Amino acid sequence: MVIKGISQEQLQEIRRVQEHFEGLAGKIMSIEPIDNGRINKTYKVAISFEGAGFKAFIFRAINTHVFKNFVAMMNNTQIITEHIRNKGETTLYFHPVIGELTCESPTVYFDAQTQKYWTVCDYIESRTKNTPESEADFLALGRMIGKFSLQLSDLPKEKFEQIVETIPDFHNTPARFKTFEGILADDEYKRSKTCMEEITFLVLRSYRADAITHPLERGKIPKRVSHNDTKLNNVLFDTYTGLEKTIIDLDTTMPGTVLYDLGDAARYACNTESEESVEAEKVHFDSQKFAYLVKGLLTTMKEVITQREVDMLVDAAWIITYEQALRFLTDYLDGDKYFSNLVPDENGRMYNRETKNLERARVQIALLQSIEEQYCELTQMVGTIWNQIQN
Ligand code: GN1
Ligand code: MG
Repeated sequence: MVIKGISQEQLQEIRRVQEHFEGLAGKIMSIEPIDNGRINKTYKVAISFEGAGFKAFIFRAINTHVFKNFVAMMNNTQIITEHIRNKGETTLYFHPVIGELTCESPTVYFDAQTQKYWTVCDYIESRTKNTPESEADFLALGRMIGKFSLQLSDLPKEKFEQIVETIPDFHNTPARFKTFEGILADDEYKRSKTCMEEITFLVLRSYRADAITHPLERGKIPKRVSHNDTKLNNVLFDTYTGLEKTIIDLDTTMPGTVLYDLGDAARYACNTESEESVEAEKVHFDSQKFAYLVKGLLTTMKEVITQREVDMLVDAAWIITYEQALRFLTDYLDGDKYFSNLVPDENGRMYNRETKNLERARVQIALLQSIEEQYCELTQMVGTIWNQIQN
């Protein structure tokens, strides 16, 4: 058995998880922790089945601090994946638990010993990318966002209504700002004095916080099922063709707008630096990459996207970047309760970096500035792309 970086206790736990799900009765051949998320603990587990070869699975312990309503989250996932699978398209398959339920969800096993909640899904053979490498990657990401939206656009009304907001106000930027104000007023960790410049920057822009929620609540832009976490590493690429296959990490899929998805993708992928960079001064919003992303999205959604949505694509990038800056700075002021600040030191040893979430906020602020500087060009560019696609 090949095991990388896990303890005996973790191994025992994984074995217990294996026993409690359908379709996993075989011999564990390897376990590999997957560490690219900041929220859930995830492992890739390969199991060999007598006479039937190997299969890999994703075992995941849900972060119940973030996903308090994980029963609804898994119910959403079930509705979404079933709908996509029924179209014959690739999506995640979650295994049901065996026997008596251990919690309210039929696809979640509660491990009483560790008090953790686990899910298991099939591993989809594919390639993932943390950073986009080429024009093709940006086009693919844009197309994938559009495709996901389209895949769910014909959900029957009663199914759509069953999809609940698992994290209320997730992309409600005005609500995020209110939270920020509250935490700032308390200043429990006495950190506000170390980030007055960043606080001022965000407060000065708060009048625009409702740029999406205002038209959305008034029906000026359509409510669509959105993924809400469209970082490139959630897109699976076909190993052979290199084309987008599906999008994973469906935890935050909720009723929303496609603007959230395009905005988040742009925030993450069009940044010339990584989200984790400590050199905010190098951050730049790459307009060419944004153009590819927009082109991918609009070619896929051209039959359904509204003019108002197209007009708001640059705002979408701005608002989601603004919101992420708020979220990181709020968490910094709040003592790093949400986003882990555990990072490696120069010797690779993990430690809690007190300024990590402030540094993350600085990167988002620099990106926001760069979007603002290019606002007119970006808007014109979207118009040109849209014209070309329509003609
Ligand atoms: C979180 O865990 P990860 O990296 O998939 C967060 C996103 C943030 C992102 C910032 C449920 O996603 O909203 O944009 O960190 N997910 C949740 O890196 O809060
Ligand atoms: Mg995620």
